[in-house]
Amino acid sequence: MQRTGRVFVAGGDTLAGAALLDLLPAEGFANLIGVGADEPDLTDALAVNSFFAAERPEYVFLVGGPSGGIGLNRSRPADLMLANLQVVTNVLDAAHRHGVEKLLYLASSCAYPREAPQPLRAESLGTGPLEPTSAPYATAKLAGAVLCDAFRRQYGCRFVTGFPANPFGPGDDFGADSGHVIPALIRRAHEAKECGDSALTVWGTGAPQREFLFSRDLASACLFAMRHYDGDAPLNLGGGSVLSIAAAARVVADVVGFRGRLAFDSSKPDGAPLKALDSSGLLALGWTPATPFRTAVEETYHWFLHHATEGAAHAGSTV
Ligand code: GFB
Repeated sequence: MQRTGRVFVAGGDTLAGAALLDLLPAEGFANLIGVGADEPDLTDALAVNSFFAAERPEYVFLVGGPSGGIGLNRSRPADLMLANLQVVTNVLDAAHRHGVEKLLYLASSCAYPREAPQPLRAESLGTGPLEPTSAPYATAKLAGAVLCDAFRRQYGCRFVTGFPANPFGPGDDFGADSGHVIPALIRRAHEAKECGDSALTVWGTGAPQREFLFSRDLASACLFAMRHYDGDAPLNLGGGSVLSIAAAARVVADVVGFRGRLAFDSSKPDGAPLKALDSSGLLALGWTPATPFRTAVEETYHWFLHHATEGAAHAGSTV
């Protein structure tokens, strides 16, 4: 991947996209196109095609499409599925038509079957039913991965798919009902501390386990995969901490300085019992995550204190 190449981050306003737009210039990639207001509406096929025709991107990170936590997946399943299908079909079609050199598509670990053997390996994709709370979104992400593979087979396109661990970080969606667990708990713990509440509400039983990945490390994994991976099989992007939700909530409470107890609300869904990725392929190529979980929570809380308390954060971060 040439540092002078024309690079398009499709979905620059998402969690992963924002982290990539920070990382790429720092790594010497100065030729970024379609940034900010110049990015086309990815759900609009004509706009996407016109953009690719005019700007001729050589490398594309496809990290766009709305996403959210288990709450948003339950309240807006159709919106999430439709927009993600539109984004992936529009961008892959345009990338093929206009001769993109290489494309990395970011899928989601919820596209693995709910009961697949752990840690999750690419061979398990498509072998069983999905976790019901996120099945529509996950189906769109799985379709995107299959479409990348189809373009590889039929046209020899260098489209690769990455399946990330659960990401969080600065610029996340901190909505208490829409966000993923870490940003949602950061907001709730902060508000509980400010109000002097005795308990912090945590959805579900606290028993499910998730593999978390700081968004800056996810961006680094995406860039690494773009440079060093060209296989047919999807690549898992993880290798970080696997924690129970209860343990993750305790770290959040500690970082925020909330001294009360955790109250588990079992009327809310747990979702998948465990999602841990087998990232041995990525690790064998030489990449490792750099940021310990607690450090990542501290940086994210710092960002929240300086930004999200003043107004709304991103309405929909990716994956
Ligand atoms: O982050 P989250 O929504 O991701 O939830 P998923 C992870 C776990 O945290 C679940 C619990 O067991 C939740 O019940 N949890 C506890 C909370 N408190 C909260 C809270 O305040 N907010 C949230 N959101 N969860 C998503 C999928 O599932 O993972 C998406 O729905 C996407 O489609 C994403 O794939 C990576 O891992 O359960």
